[in-house]
Amino acid sequence: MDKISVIGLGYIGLPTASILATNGFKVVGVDTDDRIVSTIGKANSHIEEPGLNTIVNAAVKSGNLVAKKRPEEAKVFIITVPTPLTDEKKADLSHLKSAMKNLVPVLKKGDLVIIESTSPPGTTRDEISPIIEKSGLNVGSDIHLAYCPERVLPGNILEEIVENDRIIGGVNPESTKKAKEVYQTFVEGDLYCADATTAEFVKLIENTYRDVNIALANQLADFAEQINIDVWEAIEFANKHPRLNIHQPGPGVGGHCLPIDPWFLLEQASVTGSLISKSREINDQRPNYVFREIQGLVKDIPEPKVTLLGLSYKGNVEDTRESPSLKIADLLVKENINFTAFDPYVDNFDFQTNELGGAVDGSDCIVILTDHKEFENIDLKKLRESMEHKYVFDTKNILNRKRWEKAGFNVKILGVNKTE
Ligand code: SAJ
Repeated sequence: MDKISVIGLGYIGLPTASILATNGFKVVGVDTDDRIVSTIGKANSHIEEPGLNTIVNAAVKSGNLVAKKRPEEAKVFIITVPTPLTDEKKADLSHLKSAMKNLVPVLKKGDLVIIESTSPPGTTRDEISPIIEKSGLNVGSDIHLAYCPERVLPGNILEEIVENDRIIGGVNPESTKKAKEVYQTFVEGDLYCADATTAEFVKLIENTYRDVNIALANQLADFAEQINIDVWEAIEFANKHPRLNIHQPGPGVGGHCLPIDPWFLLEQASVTGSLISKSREINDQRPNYVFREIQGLVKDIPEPKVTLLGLSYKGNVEDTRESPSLKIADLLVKENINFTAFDPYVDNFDFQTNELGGAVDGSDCIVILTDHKEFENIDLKKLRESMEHKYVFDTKNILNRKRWEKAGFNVKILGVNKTE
């Protein structure tokens, strides 16, 4: 089987490299970070993701996966480096371009390069292809080049990498065909062929659809609070309609994809009265709204103490990138409101307490920010005894309201009732 190199061993690269290795390929994973290379070298994963440690362990121990700092010759290269957002809300292609430049010296006629990093439409054709051609190799004939976006959901990566359908866009039909042959070896979903720029656009509109839909849900939550309707119930009923899929409201949109990808579209073309940028604005404002509601809840308490439950950007994952919880924590710091936080998956912040009991001790108000499964059935007896005032603000609608009210809590649910 061909030797494959995966460049960038992060959330996407490491699972991809491990799956290829357990499917019989000889895989060289490349990352510029010494710590990552050494962790994988010891057959461990540096990323928390269900099942990942086990598969990395098997891949490395089988001898099929090795991690290195520099690229070496292979037949296929899959680039999965980050493309973050700059302060000017533009795609930062520096990691992608530098990965490609570092790869050029080992490229030879007949190799295939696949980009998976999320990129503005045209990046593969206008930014990556010229870097290869500068070396004298012709893209399309000497080197095959394709863009194939990842679509996996953090928390469920190993299943989705295999099961999801994929869009594969080559810079020419031969490149598409070659890339398809690679994915055919481990993807069980359908493989659809496009051109590279369309495939880049498709990736962005998927996450943009979700962001805009969540913004709609957040606005509906604001309406519902004002007219005393339970937005969660209303959305559930509306979604019984065969053509509806309204998303869920919440404290904001986090992670490394939804808050970023719509900007990659917006940087390329503008339309009048952009729904996409308005949606970004609505979702970005959600932490401020949550903060104001917290202020309202504790306004009559002298020196209140607040407890944030959940720091990761969504339930049952440890990733805190762009997490709304961190923005709310910042606002509490700025306004000098005493607070602590608890998250069973996260352990990097000095304002955290590492067990729930300590986090709620002497607290006046609990704010649920992440829908971790551990928060659904908290022992209320213990909680009640250690808290001062008993406010709870559920921004994810995961609590059983009746149970909490019975235990003496004053319950506020986002999208249901507004703080007086
Ligand atoms: N969120 C809501 N309401 C919802 C759904 C999500 O407020 O109804 C919030 C979450 O709490 C979280 C954020 O949005 O803060 C993003 O979470 P997510 O589960 O929607 O998405 P990600 O970022 O974990 O993964 C997305 C996925 N994209 C789509 O579903 C279209 C995934 O398939 C992509 O592979 C991934 O982005 C990516 O890498 O682009």
